Amino acid sequence: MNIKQADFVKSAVFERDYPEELEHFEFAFVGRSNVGKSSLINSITNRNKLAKTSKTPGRTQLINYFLVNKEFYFVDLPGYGFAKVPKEMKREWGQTMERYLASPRHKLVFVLLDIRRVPSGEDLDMLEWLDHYGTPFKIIFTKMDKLSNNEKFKALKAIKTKVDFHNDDVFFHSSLNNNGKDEILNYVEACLNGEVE
Ligand SMILES: Nc1nc2c(ncn2[C@@H]2O[C@H](COP(=O)(O)OP(=O)(O)OP(=O)(O)O)[C@@H](O)[C@H]2O)c(=O)[nH]1
Ligand SMILES: [Mg+2]
Repeated sequence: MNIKQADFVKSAVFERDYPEELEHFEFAFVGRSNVGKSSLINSITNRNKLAKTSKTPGRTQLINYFLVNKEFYFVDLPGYGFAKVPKEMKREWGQTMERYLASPRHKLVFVLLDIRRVPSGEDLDMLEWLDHYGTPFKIIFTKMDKLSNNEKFKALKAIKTKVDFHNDDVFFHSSLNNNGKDEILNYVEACLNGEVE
């Protein structure tokens, strides 16, 4: 699919702040802090600075809604698992994210996992939670440019000791060279056309 337009709509904390629901469902990006959620949104929308990215984990603290092609939303969520913020703030971001996930909005969740890391307890909790509530989700492995093919093979083997999946059921992406972008966008399009789930 072609992304013709992508605009920031608003930031939200509570459900009452979310924008009007659109006919189609919305696509949310979750994952630990620094995994590359905001970078991925920029990569697949061809917009360098649409979502704010940062070398410092914890950049995205609110739910950010982006309207794409005037048709559907991409939703950038605060990351989890960032140790260097006060407990109180961590709890707030966590609640912001959980409220969104538990909301009755018609959503598909992309769970981002860093290809270089064995999934954390929080990653596993997230996957289990989505499974338990029957929320449709797909895994995207990020930062693929950081590993050689041989390293990728080893990394996947290690990750599979924790998470059960088939390679052709997940996505692989790099925000540096945009590899994997078309596969994700094709999937988004298939969802919009009602061809999956
Ligand atoms: N090499 C490489 N670096 C990446 C990639 N994706 C993200 N990064 C870098 O990783 C850092 C974090 O990226 P963000 O997109 O801000 O991560 P985030 O998940 O939105 O982080 P929070 O908002 O803190 O939850 C930045 O320095 C990015 O440039 C990638 O595919 N390849
Ligand atoms: Mg972010």
